[in-house]
Amino acid sequence: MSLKIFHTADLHLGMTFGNRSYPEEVRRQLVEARYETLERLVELANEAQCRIFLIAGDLFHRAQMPREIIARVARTLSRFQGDCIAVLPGNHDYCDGYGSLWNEMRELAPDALLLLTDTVPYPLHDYGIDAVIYPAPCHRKHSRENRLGWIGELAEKPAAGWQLGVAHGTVRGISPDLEGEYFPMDENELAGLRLHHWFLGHTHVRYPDLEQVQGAPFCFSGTPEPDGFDCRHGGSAWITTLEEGGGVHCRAISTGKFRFMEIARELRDAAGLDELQEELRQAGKQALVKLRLSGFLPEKAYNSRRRRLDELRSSLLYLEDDDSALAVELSAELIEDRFPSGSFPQRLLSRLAQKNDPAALQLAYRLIDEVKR
Ligand SMILES: [Mn+2]
Repeated sequence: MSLKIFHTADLHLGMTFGNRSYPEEVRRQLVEARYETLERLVELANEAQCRIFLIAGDLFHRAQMPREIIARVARTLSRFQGDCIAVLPGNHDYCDGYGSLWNEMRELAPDALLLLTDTVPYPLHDYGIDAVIYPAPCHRKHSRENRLGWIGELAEKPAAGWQLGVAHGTVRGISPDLEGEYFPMDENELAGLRLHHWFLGHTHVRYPDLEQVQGAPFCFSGTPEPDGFDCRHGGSAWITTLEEGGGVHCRAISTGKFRFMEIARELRDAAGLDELQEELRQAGKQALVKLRLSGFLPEKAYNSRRRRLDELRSSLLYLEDDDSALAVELSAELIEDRFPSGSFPQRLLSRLAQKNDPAALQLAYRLIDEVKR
């Protein structure tokens, strides 16, 4: 019989989004979305009839969490209809034997919960599943050494149809880790441990970045809910099917609520502004946007830009805009209007305006404007 596993990681529940000046209501929604996403993940796992719900680290953002939050998460997980909920401590919610997080989780969680806190094999036969999990749990925030070593030292692996690895950390050459301080692993090392598949967490972008993948030795799930402007995807998870013949098939599903977008747009006319406004209106209340405008607009459109941006702001969840590189388009009338007839700027700008080279005209105007200030 094949075995279906829902693979996620890096929910970072309890992330506060305090590092940016979001309005309080936006911040509240971003914090809350991560809990909603966990609920959605459980539903998606149920729909797909997964037997294991697997979290490869950083379910929580910190190693200490308020009890009511742990209880809330336990309640959400209890809605999983499969057989086993396997949770690995990551480098944010690490397990060092002192903190109370995982003890409280054990106390409050449903029977199906299996905490992968130790470096030992976890046979799943008690859950009715013919598999063994080999975890690499994090015991602190940073480590230059990964926690795979014990697996290679095992005299013998417990017998089971499926031998599965779960780890949290970086893979060299794939995940960013300049200092090598996030439990770095090697592709060869993972392959050398001869398990059927590795379920990894830590890197917030899924790997491989494909909709479907057959026979991958390891996969990063990525975060299921985008968490900032450096996150360019919509959030995803894997449904991994271990086929009877030994094949491993992973299918990506999209899971996120909010979307962070960085947009740099060069405008040349009023239509460009209309287009942008329409595009962002469609992104709607689920979008957080960082917008940089450059180029120039005819005077009327230019003067309406602040109002237009404010309209946009109310149609999005959040807008951070920068229009300092946007200028007013210079017309003959405007030049006459701003500079005394016969003055050097008036003569220069008028001549450039006649040459029909708007970019040169804008540049000259900006330089003159800077000298004037
Ligand atoms: Mn992590």
